[in-house]
Amino acid sequence: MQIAVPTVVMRGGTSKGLYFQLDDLPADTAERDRLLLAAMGSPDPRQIDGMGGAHPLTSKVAVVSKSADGEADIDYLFLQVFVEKALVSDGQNCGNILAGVGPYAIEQGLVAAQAGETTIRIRMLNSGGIAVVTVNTPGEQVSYEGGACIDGVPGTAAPVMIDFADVAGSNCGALLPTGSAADMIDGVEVTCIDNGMPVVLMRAADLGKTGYEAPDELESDEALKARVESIRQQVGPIMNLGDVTEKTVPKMSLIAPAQHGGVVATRTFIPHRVHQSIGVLGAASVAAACCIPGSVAQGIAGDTAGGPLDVEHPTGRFTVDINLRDDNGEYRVTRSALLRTARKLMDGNVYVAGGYE
Ligand code: NQM
Repeated sequence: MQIAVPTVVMRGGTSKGLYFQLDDLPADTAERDRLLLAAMGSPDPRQIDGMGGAHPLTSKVAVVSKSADGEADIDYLFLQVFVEKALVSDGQNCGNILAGVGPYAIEQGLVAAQAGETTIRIRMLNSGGIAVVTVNTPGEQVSYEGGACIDGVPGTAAPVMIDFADVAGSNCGALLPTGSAADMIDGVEVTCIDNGMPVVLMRAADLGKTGYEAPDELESDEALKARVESIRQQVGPIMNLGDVTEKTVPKMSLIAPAQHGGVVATRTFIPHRVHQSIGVLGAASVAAACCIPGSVAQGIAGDTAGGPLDVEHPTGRFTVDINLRDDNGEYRVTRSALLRTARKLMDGNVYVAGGYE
């Protein structure tokens, strides 16, 4: 017998996933994870027997509920369902899937829509921190249509504005978790940063790359992948992330001089596949690094006074409105805001076998 679980399939930014209400999933975490693996069709490189799209960017889940206190309207838990392993991780946040949470919460009746625009405070349970998200709601209905365009997604859609209130250090305890703007690991100068996503920036040239390669070219370079993974495992503990062998953080960004008017070009291992663009909080972390003297990113970006910065990626540019304040040598992020779009693709039930196998 098959079990039906209510779900909405949404594109959030440049990712895609299943959105669930908390109460529709098993309360027991292990049982919930078994159900989600079955729903996505994992583990299987093609995820042929489930909803997953055979890539980490399309094997994602949002679990959404009303917040219990006055600080936030909505609680959002992000879960990464591994494609090839029987593993579900709550060890990272996802700003792209976050873009769909506002429209989803309104349409599920968890938040009342206002006339014109609805602003929602979303608590990000994975990392802590609040995102203030503004959704177009003409006539008190979510509108998915509009003229906003984000690189990596064809066409245009309604804007979803995201303003991160206090995400610096939310995963690692500090914006610069090693206490330094640059560290040397295995002879490679790196900047370890957490402006909502733990990211390690390295000059592509230091790894023998241009930084302009296509994602599949980087993914097929086994020697590069082994070197990047070795650095990742060494920085995990010094970024206060512990043993990161089975974790999806930190993300590893190869950077190079911008080619299209931005501040820096990126190719990001997330951490084993290479992102087709760049994650939302990943971009916010790269943008913050560009503003910190002594970081490997600032060495490439040059002097940036903050404001909207364009981070280049394999399929275009990602604009982050960022501001940092220098408090006697300690950097504080005072603004990280950006534009995304989202679209509801399907509303119904996902079916899994009764025993979830
Ligand atoms: O950094 C992919 C994505 C992400 C994460 C990843 C994200 C973010 O593009 O906030 O959005 O880095 O695993 O969905």
